[in-house]
Amino acid sequence: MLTRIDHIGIACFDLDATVEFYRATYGFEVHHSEVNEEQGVREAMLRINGTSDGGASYLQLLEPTREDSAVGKWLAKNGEGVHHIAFGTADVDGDAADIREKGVRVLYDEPRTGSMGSRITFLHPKDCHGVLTELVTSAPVESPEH
Ligand code: MC0
Repeated sequence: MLTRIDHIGIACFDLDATVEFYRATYGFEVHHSEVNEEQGVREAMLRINGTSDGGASYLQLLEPTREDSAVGKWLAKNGEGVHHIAFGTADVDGDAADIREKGVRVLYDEPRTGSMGSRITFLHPKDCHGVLTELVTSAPVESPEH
């Protein structure tokens, strides 16, 4: 079951300048940043709020690391802007299977690694009224040692 908006992915040409815009304009700080070579992105996660299921919602700023990546191709065609939305779920495998049965193209046979050790998959935008849609199961939160 999809229980929250995990993040909104925003494609940008210059990650550092875009991070600075969100900090200076809204006061959002970088919660986490990483490079995901498989996806071809350098990204910054800005945490907007926590949710009652222990998750959170983020803005995800994405700069391509190569022109032939999904974000690189999209930027060249559309310029900067909202690239995808991501719904959070405790069970990305189960939800992806259910959605595939409804005739929506799920882009990966098995979920891949996303931000902060999450497991992610994508739904084809042409099957989702023009919206590239991601499903995310966050990495388990490590319990503190006693
Ligand atoms: C492409 N299209 C989109 C779109 N990207 N429509 C809405 N939103 C998008 N973001 C449309 C194009 O305009 C085109 O429509 C059609 O889909 C085919 O696009 P294409 O330019 O020919 O590109 P393809 O087919 O090679 O690839 C599109 C596809 C790809 C969605 C399959 O971008 C993909 O695999 N995306 C999933 C991975 C991804 O986006 N990774 C980056 C974020 P027309 O009408 O012109 O035919 S990584 C991430 O977010 C991770 C790190 C995380 O969250 O943790």
